[in-house]
Amino acid sequence: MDDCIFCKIIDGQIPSTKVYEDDRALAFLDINPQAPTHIVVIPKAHMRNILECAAREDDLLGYLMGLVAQLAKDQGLADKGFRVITNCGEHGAQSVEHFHIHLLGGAQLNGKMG
Ligand code: DGP
Repeated sequence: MDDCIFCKIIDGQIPSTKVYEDDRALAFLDINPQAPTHIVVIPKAHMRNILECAAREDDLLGYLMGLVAQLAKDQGLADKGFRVITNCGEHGAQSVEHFHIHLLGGAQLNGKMG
């Protein structure tokens, strides 16, 4: 989508520090990290949020979650643990309307979720 920041990252119009890429997904470092490791995992196809991803007839949502788990292991987060978040819509404080999953770890995170 023309005015989507994450589509521009996929296209290379906006630079990012890529952690992983394949034909369906891209993972890159968050520009405003909330933990020592903060990776954003996105589908290459544009969709607004988890609702749109779940409504698809393919296995993309499960694929992305599997990728998040694999990246957690690859990043050395599996032993101590990590957090996986997707913000959705206004009350979820979603700021970029291209579905994304946050992977956070590398330190003790606080117990608050909201
Ligand atoms: P959310 O609030 O869940 O919509 O998270 C959007 C995240 O995207 C936020 O943590 C900051 C990150 N972000 C926004 N713009 C850019 C960018 O241009 N580059 C990178 N690497 N991350 C970005």
